[in-house]
Amino acid sequence: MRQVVGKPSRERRGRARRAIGLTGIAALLPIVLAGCSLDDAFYLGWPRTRPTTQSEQMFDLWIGSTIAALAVGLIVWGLTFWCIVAFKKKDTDTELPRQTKYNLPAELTFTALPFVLIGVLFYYTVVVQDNVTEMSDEPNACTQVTAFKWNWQFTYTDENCEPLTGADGQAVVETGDSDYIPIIVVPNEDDVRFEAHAEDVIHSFWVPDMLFKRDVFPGGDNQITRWEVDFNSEGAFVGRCAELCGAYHAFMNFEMRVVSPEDYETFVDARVDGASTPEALEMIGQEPYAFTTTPFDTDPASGEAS
Ligand SMILES: [Cu+2]
Repeated sequence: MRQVVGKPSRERRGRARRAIGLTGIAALLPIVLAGCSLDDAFYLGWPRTRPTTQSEQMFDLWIGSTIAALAVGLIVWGLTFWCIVAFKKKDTDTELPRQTKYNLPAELTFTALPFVLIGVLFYYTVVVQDNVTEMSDEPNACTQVTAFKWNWQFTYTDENCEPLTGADGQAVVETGDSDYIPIIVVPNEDDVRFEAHAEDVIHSFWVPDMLFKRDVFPGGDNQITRWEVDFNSEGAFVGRCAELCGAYHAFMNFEMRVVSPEDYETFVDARVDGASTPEALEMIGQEPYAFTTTPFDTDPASGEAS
């Protein structure tokens, strides 16, 4: 039986409704299954606390790039769906639609526009990258970082990155082990330097809240990784190893405590005078032990590895 020309059949309308329903469910599923709060959505998965100026800049670059990408995406999707709906073949159509070829203004626009977009993204990326990798001539504080299978050691130094010597004649260090999360204490000020190297294999120094990680290499002086950050807030931040380095890689955690410059002085002086890290932390009113992460049970026989 021939259907009435130009009028969608009931069957076709039913199919369209089903398609719209399925598309709606497909769009809702990721939102429901991801289990994110609405607040998290606005941060696009990035941490809310950003204790360094560099992390603020990286965050702004990321959010700006994402908004630009979404704007381009919305225009492309909008045009695509508009074409699908507005220029759908009708039963009354007898010939091909008008073909547009060799439209110079349109082709020039479509070529130039992406270059403008790339140029803007490139410019801001270079600016932020330069700020993130910038080093001062004289840092305000410096810590040596030693990564080893499977923990961290931090050595407190003077402004020239020379290790400080304690009352016992040994370098002032903080070393983690299976039962103890090492804490690195740093002052809340600009130009705080880190000098990192590894004892054995490649590790990676990562403080997620700082939006920053750096590979740490074994080898001599020319394999030392150096970087600086400008802190802008105090707090405790979990640190991790971000380079698969062996069996207990996942357990290789530390905690970074950003304290006021005065408290940092007091802390380091106390350490030089022989106080342990927990003792020195209590002297400046800080929690004596790490609380952003806990030691893992590394004994496979216990059956309680978490
Ligand atoms: Cu590692």
